[in-house]
Amino acid sequence: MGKSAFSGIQPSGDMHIGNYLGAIRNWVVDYNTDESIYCIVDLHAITVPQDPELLRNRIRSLTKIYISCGLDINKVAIFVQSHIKEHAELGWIFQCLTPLGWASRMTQYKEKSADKKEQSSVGLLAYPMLMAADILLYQVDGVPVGDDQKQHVELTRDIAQKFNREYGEAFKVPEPWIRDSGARVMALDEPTKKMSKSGGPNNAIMLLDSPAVIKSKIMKATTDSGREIKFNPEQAGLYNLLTIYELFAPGNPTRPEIEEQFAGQGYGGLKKATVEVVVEGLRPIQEKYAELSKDEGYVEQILKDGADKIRPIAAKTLSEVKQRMGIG
Ligand code: AQP
Repeated sequence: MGKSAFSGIQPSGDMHIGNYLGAIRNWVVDYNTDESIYCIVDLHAITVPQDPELLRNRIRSLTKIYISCGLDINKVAIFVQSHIKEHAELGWIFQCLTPLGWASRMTQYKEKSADKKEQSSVGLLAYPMLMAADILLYQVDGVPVGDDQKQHVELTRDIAQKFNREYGEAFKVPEPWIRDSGARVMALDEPTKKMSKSGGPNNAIMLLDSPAVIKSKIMKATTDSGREIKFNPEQAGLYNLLTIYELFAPGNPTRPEIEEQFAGQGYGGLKKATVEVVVEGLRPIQEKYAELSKDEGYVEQILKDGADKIRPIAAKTLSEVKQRMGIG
């Protein structure tokens, strides 16, 4: 595509097929280039309490997941957000630039702080300004994300435009890049809500789940009491299973082909076939992950190389911002 991308995932839990289908797989297919940058956003993860040892391990695990899913480390840069100090500094500048009204309108903040507004961290409210800093430091063309992050990318654009208006053109204004299919994979046990790292035990299929666990979760997935297999968004559980099947099935079958394939089989047939395609789809990722786990030093080197490659870009952008604002 010849366009530069920036995206990231929080190391706040195990990766699930929503993260894969909504984000990582699109990075691999469409934006696996020299100009693309993929971050492990550890500073975002600490907006809620984290166990230090677990967090350290999850950062390494997520790096291995990125590579196992197919990111080409000879092209893209993979790095840890906290390894480049410019993120926190530009994040602070953006907190000062952003009206409180813009920040408090963010749906994710409202959902995550919901009934515990007084106890939730200031960082949870400031998160989208740090995300804007993550993206804008690297002057990229776009941000490939799942649908739930669209509002944050739009806020990033608003912040870039406000800065450019008030202090002169310092930032490229990036586009949200959201694919139609897989943009919102729903929870297996509650298909009206998105699949999430922090859901219950049967909410999500994790990328490293064993075949037996995948089978158990899919066979228990919530569906209605119907029998006919059609892509009908009104039937949330069935629609979600069909979408997962569609995205993992080899040979890219069309929706009418899938409906025809399962005609008369009932939901049991669809569930069994979905188990098979998901297990087979995740197998190469799991094999590569196991191989990478034999050499943790390799992972550390990738993270160091990634940060070294892009640090100069971040430094240049921040230096221009500070100069334009009269800081320092
Ligand atoms: N269910 C989903 N369907 C499609 N895409 C999804 N993404 C997350 N869930 C789905 C996409 O994955 C990328 C990384 O997300 P994140 O980890 O930074 O934050 P998140 O959206 O808050 O992830 P979770 O799993 O929902 O975590 P918790 O439970 O901690 O809140 C993003 O591109 C996101 O769109």
